[in-house]
Amino acid sequence: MVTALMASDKGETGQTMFDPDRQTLVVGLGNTGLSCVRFLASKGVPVAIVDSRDNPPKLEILREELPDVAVFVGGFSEEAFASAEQLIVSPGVSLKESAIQMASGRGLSVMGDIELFAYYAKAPVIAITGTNGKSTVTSLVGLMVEQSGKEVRVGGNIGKPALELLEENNEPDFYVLELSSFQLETTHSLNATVATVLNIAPDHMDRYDSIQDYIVTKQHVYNGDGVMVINRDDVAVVALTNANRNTVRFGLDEPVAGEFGLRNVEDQIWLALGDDNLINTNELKICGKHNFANALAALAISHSIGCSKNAMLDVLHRFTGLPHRMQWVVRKNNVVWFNDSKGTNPGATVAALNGTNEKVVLIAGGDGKDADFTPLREAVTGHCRAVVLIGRDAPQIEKILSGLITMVNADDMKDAVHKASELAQSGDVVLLSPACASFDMFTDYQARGNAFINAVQELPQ
Ligand code: UMA
Ligand code: ADP
Repeated sequence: MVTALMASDKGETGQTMFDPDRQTLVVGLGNTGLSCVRFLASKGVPVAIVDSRDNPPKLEILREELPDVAVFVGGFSEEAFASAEQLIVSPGVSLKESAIQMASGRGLSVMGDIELFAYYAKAPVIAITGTNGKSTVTSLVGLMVEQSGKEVRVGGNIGKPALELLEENNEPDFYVLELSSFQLETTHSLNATVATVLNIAPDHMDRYDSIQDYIVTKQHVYNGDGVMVINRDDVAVVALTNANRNTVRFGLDEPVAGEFGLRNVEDQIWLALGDDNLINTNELKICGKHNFANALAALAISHSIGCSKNAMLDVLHRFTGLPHRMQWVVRKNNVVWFNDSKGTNPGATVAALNGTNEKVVLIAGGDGKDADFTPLREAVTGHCRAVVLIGRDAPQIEKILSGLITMVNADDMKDAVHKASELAQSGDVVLLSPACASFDMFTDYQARGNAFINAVQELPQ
């Protein structure tokens, strides 16, 4: 039976919140779904799970660990939803699915794992979203907080589901969560101590009707009060406001007092807080202007919760970046190979190209998520010698770049690497930065990056 909804059930945005007494249906049996069922079962919440696939990735583990939990696979059947009183929907499942729409129409509350997390977590949360740079900034902040002597747990879209950070009767000083727009769609009552939208560029247009819908979703991160860290260079970000939050700003121009930015000191570029020049960008091990922005965002966030300057700068001195993000692979025959497999939208690939000084042979293509690839035109003509195209949406990229640059098609990653090595000249860079998701050819971006690295390593010296 569907429980009647009380006015007090309403979260920040008017949607209903989690109720541990209700029969709960988890939708999606991937990493998130498994973490939700495990967590709810441990709390004694009545739970079942449904997945549209015949053999979802975590089915075996769940059946082994929790054999009594009802599992429905092979579709979003009526039977699965019939007895549900609230839904916890995985980020990979669209809320437009008719079964979810119908359940919502019946008055069921629809939430995600972050809403559950917000219900149970007691320690302050730092919430980081944006189109690009989330994982880099999330990692930097986690390290800065830790280096300041605080206990910190890092998770969310970066990989470890948020609920796996929760421990019975044991809270850290801070949680740092990377949040995707999909997770924010189903988060209603998170009140992050510090929240940021790093930047906004078109992405996931296969899940949103318009860029405006995508932007509105991102704004959920600012619900509540506390601090919001704003990228003053990004007009779409600046337009997102919440009068209940104090503002700290960063950008790539010279900072005024209390803000973070870049300062030119005798032809050297420094990261600065107001008048205080903090670190020469020559001393950073991550490169490209987009990474200066990421470092400034991490400084602004960590500073706002009281991390020490020494701790923050120590982290910036030693952080070499994450795998699959402009990852240096090897130098062969005086050509340097970079793996930027996490470049999964045109904005990320543009940033990667703009951060490169050498001529580039770019490997791009994959599942384009209905993206408009037009932004690639300028960056490709400015930086590339040639483009090697892979994956399902290669024809779309080919159309946009037609007549601008040499392009060749490749059958798979090995073929792409061989073709790139033939096109590259001494002193060039070969860059895998696909501007697309990987799911048409690989299980995820890590598998794609690893396939690239393996193929590059097999090339003769
Ligand atoms: N799926 C179905 N049927 C279902 C359920 C899922 O076909 O019933 C498909 C989805 O369409 C999707 C895939 O299964 O293609 C995975 O979906 P999921 O929700 O089960 O994913 P999880 O394994 O739980 O991983 C999710 C995030 N994935 C997505 O949002 C697609 C992971 O981010 C995240 O690390 C993890 O939760 C823990 O929080 C990955 C990602 O690609 C890195 N994120 C997107 C991005 O960064 O661009 C948003
Ligand atoms: P996310 O977690 O948001 O996908 P990552 O930190 O994993 O972000 O970086 C993914 C890719 O996005 C990088 O490989 C790089 O190509 C690009 N990128 C990183 N930071 C930025 C930024 N601040 N602005 C634009 N592009 C960026």
